[in-house]
Amino acid sequence: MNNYSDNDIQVLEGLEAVRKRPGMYIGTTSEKGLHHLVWEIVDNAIDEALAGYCDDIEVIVGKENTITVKDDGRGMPTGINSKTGLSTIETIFTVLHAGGKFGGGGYKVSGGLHGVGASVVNALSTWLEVTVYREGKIFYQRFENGGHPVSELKEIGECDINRTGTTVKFKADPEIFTETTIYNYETLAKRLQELAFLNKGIRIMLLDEREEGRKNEFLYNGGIIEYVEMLNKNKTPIHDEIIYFEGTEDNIELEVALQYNDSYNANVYSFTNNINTYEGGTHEDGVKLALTRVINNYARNSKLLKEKDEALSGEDCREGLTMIISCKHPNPQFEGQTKTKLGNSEVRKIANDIFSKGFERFLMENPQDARNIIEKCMTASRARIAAKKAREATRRKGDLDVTNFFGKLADCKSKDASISEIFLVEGDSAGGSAIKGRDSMTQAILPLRGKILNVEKARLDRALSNEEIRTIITAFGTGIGEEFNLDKLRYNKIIIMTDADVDGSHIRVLLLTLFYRFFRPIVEAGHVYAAQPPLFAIRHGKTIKYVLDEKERDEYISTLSSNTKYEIARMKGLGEMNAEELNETTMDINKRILRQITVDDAMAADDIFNKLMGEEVEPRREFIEQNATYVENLDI
Ligand code: 0R9
Repeated sequence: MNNYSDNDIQVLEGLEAVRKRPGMYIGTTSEKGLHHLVWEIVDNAIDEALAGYCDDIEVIVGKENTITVKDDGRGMPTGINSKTGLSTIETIFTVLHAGGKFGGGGYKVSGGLHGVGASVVNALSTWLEVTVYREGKIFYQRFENGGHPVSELKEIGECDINRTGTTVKFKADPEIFTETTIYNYETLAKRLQELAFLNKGIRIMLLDEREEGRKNEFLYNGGIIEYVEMLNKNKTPIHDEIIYFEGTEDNIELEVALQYNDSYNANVYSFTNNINTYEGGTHEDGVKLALTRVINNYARNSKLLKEKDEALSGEDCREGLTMIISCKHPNPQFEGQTKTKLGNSEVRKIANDIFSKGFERFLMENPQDARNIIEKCMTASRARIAAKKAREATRRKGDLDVTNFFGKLADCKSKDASISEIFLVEGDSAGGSAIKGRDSMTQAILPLRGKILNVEKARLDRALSNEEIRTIITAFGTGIGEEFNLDKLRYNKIIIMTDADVDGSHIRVLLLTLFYRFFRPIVEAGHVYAAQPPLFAIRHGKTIKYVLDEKERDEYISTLSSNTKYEIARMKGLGEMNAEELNETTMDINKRILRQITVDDAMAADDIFNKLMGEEVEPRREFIEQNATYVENLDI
């Protein structure tokens, strides 16, 4: 430590702080946090692309789960930073928040949710290397043990003067990412594809050196138009052309692509600076308001909607709508529970204006498409009014009222929602065991006997005529549709308990689809879980250890001393467990394992559902073929 300056010490303290509290910088050190490292570096390459200097990005997963990200931008500047006395590159990789503080390349629009960038990735890596190609020279620097430079930035060779770009390669530190340092190809592919859709014309390659031949190239010159096309792939559109508008006002860019299909569901996704704004915000509000207003005006002016008819509601106008809204903002303010709601108030009007102008014109110029869309909205409106009447009728009968509810629900004694939970259990026999094995103070059991209606293919009025669904709604206490109120939810945890087989997965997908379609705020607020019944029981001596899968089984066995003579039993289905076993393995809050269901899971369920349940045969066959090798534990 002889010639360390104050500056160096400060720098190392900064990186040490990241290692001490990684959660503060990347949210979590689970698998999600691990992937976050990739997004931080990819976001930097995307920033360079958005500035117009880069159109080719490559992400390579190495054999040892290293990550390499390459871009063909200008190359990071290689000079000295006057504030730190270090090279700009060393500054960016070792000083916390240097991206913002030291100019950050002066990008107009910048992606990334946390924006903490390169130094955080460096701090959380066993080693990291950066290589820059610029002005015919190659520069290189390596860091080890959580961000300590091994040497300073060095010129290590020459390259073609036309070759420019930045390459960052790193290995996540297993001491930080204790759960896993193995990247999930699907996770990487899904997000990189999304980035390619959201940033038209940028080619993004993903290459997996862990498995020969596994790679994807994402390049969409049509951008979000192609995104809508993909989302509607297994659906039946009611007009041919995908409608698209873009506009810029006060440096705020807005793009919208949409197409109606003949289903009853809305799939509206919005983004700001490439971040999925799950909770919506002003860009989404502006567009939705404009859509409803323009449709109502057109419907009235064209006399399709009569004077006596009530106005079409926002939901009526979004039935069967697939829409992507993408906003690029120089200074986005993110709000909401998960910081995924755009708060900038000026965006509402801008989005409203851009959308109104474009959509009015589209309807004028395409009268047949306009007619199809308006008629679809009007049918939705009639169904909504019918559903309201059906709801009122059931309410009069007291059907949806818990106080009159003598259904199959074995409710818990507690009326305190914050400690109460409900298990939705597959089948009467598992239901019976669960009722015997539960803690009746806090655990309610609802056995599901009949088939859950596939709400993908049903409007609310039909859903309400399905007994299983009515029972679920009544038990939850929240109401549904326009009356939905999250505050009235009677349980803090809703736990889906199904077998680990194809039938169980099917029921789970049906329930997730129901929640995603009709109770999305419950999913968004994190109330939905899947119970994880164990697959194996390992007995040795008086001990029984339950494990979830083969991997855990093998790990556990390897911890036993070599002379333990153990026994492995494959667990039976839920229905075959007695009350005690069920409690022990799946319900006891101190022993069980629950998986929280996220909106992404629900979205994936929706997609799988379309493939499995939709009318198109081809995607179903494709899906089954692709998953045939996993059929033993098919988890769909
Ligand atoms: C592989 C991941 N890519 C990057 O991390 C990356 C950062 C980066 C960049 C610039 C160009 N390409 C990049 N790739 C850049 C260059 C110039 C100006 N601004 C940005 C220039 O040539 O003048 N930088 C991002 C931040 C910085 N550079 C800076 F702060 F160091 F300037």
